[in-house]
Amino acid sequence: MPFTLPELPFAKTALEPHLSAETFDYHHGKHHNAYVTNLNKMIEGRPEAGKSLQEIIMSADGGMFNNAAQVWNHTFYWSCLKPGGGGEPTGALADAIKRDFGSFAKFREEFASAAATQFGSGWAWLVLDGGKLKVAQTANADTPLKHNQTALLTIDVWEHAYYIDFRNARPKYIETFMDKLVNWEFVAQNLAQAT
Ligand code: MN3
Repeated sequence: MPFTLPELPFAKTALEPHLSAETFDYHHGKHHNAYVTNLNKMIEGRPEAGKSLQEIIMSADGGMFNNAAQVWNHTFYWSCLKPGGGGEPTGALADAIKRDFGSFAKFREEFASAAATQFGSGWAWLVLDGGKLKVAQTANADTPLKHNQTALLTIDVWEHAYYIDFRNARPKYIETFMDKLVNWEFVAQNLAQAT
């Protein structure tokens, strides 16, 4: 069964003016779609054709890993966004952030710094690692699953994620993501499922 491009969990205009419909036309309609198409070509007629996306991520390397991981990373990233999002989480997630980072402000600083300093293409993450919340960076398609970490939140810092709306201003994109876009309910749900 070939993989399919999942629908965005919101209308492509829903995050304007922060992330435009044009960004989603390219980022979801062209980039994410290309990862799905490439992966399907690579697994056709091979044992991987019967595997789940996670199984392929764990066992594959090279181009097959890159495309499988990028399919997963992008699907996860869309769920990390919502209209009217951002700000601070509440409840058990807020408590866990305070426990492991000292304060929300400290977490925010560490996450934003990881996103800003990831050299070239990649991702910044909030992960659960050995029962603790941590900030992580991955390059290119690399993904926490491959490092035995559970992804809780991510920001895509490939230039294709922000160049249409923010040009070269990656820090402004990161600030907008934190202030206006993070879907903390999704992050809380990921934490609840992992603990
Ligand atoms: Mn991307």
